[in-house]
Amino acid sequence: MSYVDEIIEQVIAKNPDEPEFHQAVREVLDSIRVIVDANEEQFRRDALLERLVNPERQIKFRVPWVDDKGNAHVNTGYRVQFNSAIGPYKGGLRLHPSVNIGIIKFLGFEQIFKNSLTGLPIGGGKGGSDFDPKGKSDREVMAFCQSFMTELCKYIGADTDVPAGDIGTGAREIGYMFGQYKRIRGLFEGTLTGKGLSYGGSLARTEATGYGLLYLTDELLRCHDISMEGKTVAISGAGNVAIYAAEKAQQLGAKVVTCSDSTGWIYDAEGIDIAALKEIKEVKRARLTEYKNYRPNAEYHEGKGVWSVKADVALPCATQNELDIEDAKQLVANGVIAVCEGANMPTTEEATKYLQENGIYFVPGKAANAGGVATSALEMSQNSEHMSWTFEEVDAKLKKIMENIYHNIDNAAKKYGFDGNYVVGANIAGFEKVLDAMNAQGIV
Ligand code: NDP
Ligand code: 2IT
Repeated sequence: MSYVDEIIEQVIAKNPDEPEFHQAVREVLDSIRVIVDANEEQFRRDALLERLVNPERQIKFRVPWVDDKGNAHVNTGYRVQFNSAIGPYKGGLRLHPSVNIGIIKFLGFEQIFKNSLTGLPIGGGKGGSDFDPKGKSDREVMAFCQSFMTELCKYIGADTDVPAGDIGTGAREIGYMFGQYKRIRGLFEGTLTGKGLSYGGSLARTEATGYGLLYLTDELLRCHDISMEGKTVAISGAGNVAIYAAEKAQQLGAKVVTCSDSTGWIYDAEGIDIAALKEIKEVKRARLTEYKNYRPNAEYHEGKGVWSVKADVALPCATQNELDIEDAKQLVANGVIAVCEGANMPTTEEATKYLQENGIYFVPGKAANAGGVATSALEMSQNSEHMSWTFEEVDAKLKKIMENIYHNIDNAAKKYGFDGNYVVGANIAGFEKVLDAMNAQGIV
């Protein structure tokens, strides 16, 4: 059996009940087969793949907190410090009831290669909790965040591990966590990114993942002589990534006709009203049913359905495995040109394969959504030089980073004979730098 297949089997056997982690490992290892096969003897001797798929450290802790009625609750907190070959661990904190160790490991594993693709010196990590911020008061969220950070602060720091936002963790949560970190450790340092602008945050970090997704998508299309101008775009999600993806798509002259949350989805033939969406989600923290109050002509549908709409470009920006084979078939039947992932691993393996076989330009999340973490790294730079850059400066750097990522994954795919396969291109391009650093640092 090949070394790659052996390791995939081992990962499944040693990490049962973690299907998302298996999926992420399978995709990466399948892509880098060509490099592994060519170096099999050295890789086996150095247990290179075993070291790649086993996190350097996994931290799991209880998070007790008290609700507004005086009742105590206990959630589980996680931080997986996956790989520090190229820099301090870096990656978000997810707060969602579906969080478990397998989800955090899949996200942490993806983050290694994503962070490498940014070209910046950041290693891979991820964390979070099964706490659900939905429907909680600000005081309850603060109580949770303070308790979570009371334990997490022992393991993080500006040069060791720098968490940030993800699903359920936005500016409010980062603020509470930063306050508690500073209070316990006595350090005002850039140990979290996505901070507010008044206490060390970077301009353009809020917009970065969504804007970056569109900078990459625009570059991809431009290189195939297609313009974003006038294109119809279907977006899923209605959170940080979705909102700013929609905003930049509209700035580029496209029409965004959908968005969604976990209860339903919107079809707005006139183009999504971004100001309304921001007010509903960022200010009121309300459901998408409210959108009809702003745009009476828009349709609200319960459940799933965003991918049934005719669109030229599809941007899944909600969560993992939200775009399945049936969705992929509908998108293809409706003439989609490109699918670029704003979320992490939103497309199932079967759907990805179908899209690629049907000639759709498909860019995986680790390349397409890397603008968020890249701008987090720019926030770290600004923090360590005690400076803040203008919006235009950060945005220009972000755009350049995303264009470079597109060209790097395109070139890597071509170099290894997988022209146009951006999954293989992204995994190889991300892996090469990590491999070089791991080889240089010995068996650690
Ligand atoms: P938010 O919490 O801001 O928004 C998440 C959105 O997705 C919400 O509309 C939410 O709906 C929906 N959603 C979440 N979970 C589910 C689910 N299980 N089923 C259906 N809908 C769901 O998160 P972000 O926008 O930050 O993150 C979205 C995706 O992008 C995630 O995959 C994240 O890992 C990825 N990402 C985020 C980055 C960032 O900088 N924030 C960077 C790179 C990737 P509802 O509110 O109803 O739950
Ligand atoms: O998935 C991701 O890349 C993020 N949630 C952002 C991580 C970060 O450190 O900004």
